[in-house]
Amino acid sequence: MNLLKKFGLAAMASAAVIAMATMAGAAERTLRSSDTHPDGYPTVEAVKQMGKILEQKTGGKLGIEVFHSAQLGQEKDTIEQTQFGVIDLNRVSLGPFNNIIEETQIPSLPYIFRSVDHMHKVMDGPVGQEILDAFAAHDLIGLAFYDGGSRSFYNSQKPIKSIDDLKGMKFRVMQSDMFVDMVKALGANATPMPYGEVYSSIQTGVIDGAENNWPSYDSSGHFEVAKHYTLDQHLIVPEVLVMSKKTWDGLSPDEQKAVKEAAKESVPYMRELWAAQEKKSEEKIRAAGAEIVTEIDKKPFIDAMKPVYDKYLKSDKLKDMVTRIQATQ
Ligand code: GTR
Repeated sequence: MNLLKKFGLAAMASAAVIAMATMAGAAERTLRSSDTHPDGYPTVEAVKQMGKILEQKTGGKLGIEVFHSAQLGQEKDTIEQTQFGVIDLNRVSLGPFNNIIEETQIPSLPYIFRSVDHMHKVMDGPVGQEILDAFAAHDLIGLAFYDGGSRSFYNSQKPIKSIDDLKGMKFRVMQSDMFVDMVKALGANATPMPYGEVYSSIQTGVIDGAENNWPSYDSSGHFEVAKHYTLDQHLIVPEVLVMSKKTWDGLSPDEQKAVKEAAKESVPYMRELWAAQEKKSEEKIRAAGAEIVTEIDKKPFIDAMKPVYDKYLKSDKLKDMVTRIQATQ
C-alpha cells in the first residue's frame, strides 16, 4: 500500500488505524516501540526495519512491535513510560526531551544547522554521540537519530511573508520551553500542546497554527485546516530512537550490541524513505491548493534568535557544542 494512501486513511479514520499495531515475525521476545505517526510514515517503517534486522542478528530471540498512531499515548507521556520501562523503545522528536536533557537543546536550537547535510555530519559525528550518551543519566539509552526535515510555520489566517506578519499570532509548539521562547522572540505567542490536539485546536480557532515539516503537515491533516505554509525553516531538529534503560539492563551484552547495530543500520533506510516522503507530501499539499510562501528573507528570523541562544547556552559545555557544530563543514 502506498504511503499517501495510508496517510489519507489515517487522517480520515485514525480510530480505525489504532487497532493495527505492526507485528514483527515470531521472535521469542517482542519489544514494544511507540510512535506518534501513522503506519507507513518513515519513522514507523524504519523501526519496523530495525526489528527485522534485530531478529536476524539475534537468531529470532528479539523482535519489535511498532505501536504507531500514538496508540501508547502522546510523546511526553510515552517518554515517561519509557523511562519507567513500561515501553521498551520510543521514536520521538528531540523537542520533548529539551526540558529534561539539556544536551538535546543544542540540535533543537533554531537555525543551528545550515542544511540537512550539515545536520547529518554533526549528528553522525562526536557531537551526536555525546547527545546520545546524555540519555543514560535519564533512564534511557540513545540509539540513533532519524531525519525530521526542516520545520516551518503554517496557519489558518493569512500568508506569512515577513517576520512582521507573525506579530500577535498564536502557534502551537512541542512541549519545550525553548520553543515557547523561540516563538516569543519572533513576536508571536506560543502554546505548548500534544501533537494529537493540534488539528482540532486549529479548527476551533484556539490557535492560529503550528509548525512542522512536510510529511507531518501532510499525515496529520493539518494542511486541511491551516493552508498557509511559509518555508522559514526555523528548525532542523532530528528525531531520536531511545530504549528504556530497564529493558536495556535486562539484555545480554550480545543482545545490547545487536540492538545498537540494528538501530544504526536502520538509519540509511530511514533517510531514503524520508527524502521520498518529503517530495510526495509537498506535491500532495501543493496539489490540494495550500498557499506556500517559498521566498522569505530568513535573516530577520535568524537575528531574532539571539536572546534564545543567550538564555539556553548556560554552560561552557553547551557553548562549546555550538562552536563545534558551527565549525563542522
Ligand atoms: C513531528 C515529529 C513527531 C512530533 C511532532 C510534533 O515532526 O516527527 O515526533 O514531535 O512533529 O510536532 O509534536
